[in-house]
Amino acid sequence: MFNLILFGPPGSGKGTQSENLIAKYHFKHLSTGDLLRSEISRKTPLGKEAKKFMDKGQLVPDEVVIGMISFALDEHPHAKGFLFDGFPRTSQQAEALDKLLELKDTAIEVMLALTVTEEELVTRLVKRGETSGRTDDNNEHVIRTRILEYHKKTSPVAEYYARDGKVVNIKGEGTIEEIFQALCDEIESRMRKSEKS
Ligand code: B4P
Repeated sequence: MFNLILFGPPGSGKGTQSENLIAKYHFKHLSTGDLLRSEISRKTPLGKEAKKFMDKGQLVPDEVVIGMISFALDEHPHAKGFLFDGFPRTSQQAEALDKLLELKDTAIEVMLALTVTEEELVTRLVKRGETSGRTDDNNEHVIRTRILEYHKKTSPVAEYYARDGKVVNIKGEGTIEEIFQALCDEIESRMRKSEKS
């Protein structure tokens, strides 16, 4: 099994690049943002609770997100690998994920971290807000809160995986194809290493 985390601030292109990576490598895609938006659109109790946080640009509580991922992992016992998109977003989520994967006798192989300047992030998300209908994209104050949450709670997750030498920074500015190529190069080099070991 080859498991990877696509990491980066809101608007760095995690969702965009995940789609391309799934098409090429057939990982099972686990996006907590997508899972939460699906709960919201189905108006489930979990979705109603999550919406209160997401509309303000805040992270959804750890226990909600960890439960959701645990369930999703169990739903795909034969996956050849998972691509985690937008998860883990706190150190507690990272510790929980490591434990869940250990139960399956597997682990995270690599974290690919997209780096993008703050002004570019805001520009992208404001632009997406014009058409996406996403309530967390259509207000610049909410977008800046999401970026602040990222610096405060999410960036320590990269330090957590860096201790094991699992983090690779990838420049997230440029064309979508250029960034995709850089991600593929890194994935293939890691896949070769894990096949040898
Ligand atoms: P997410 O759904 O994870 O979304 P995101 O961080 O906003 O965006 P992403 O990085 O995927 O950007 P994208 O490719 O779409 O989170 C939404 C909310 O859900 C969070 O704020 C939080 O409340 C909650 N949540 C999710 N996971 C959670 C967790 N684990 N714990 C707690 N809460 C959680 O790209 C953005 C835009 O940029 C697009 O319009 C795209 O077209 C454009 N773009 C992409 N690449 C580009 C490029 N190279 N050049 C120019 N534009 C580009």
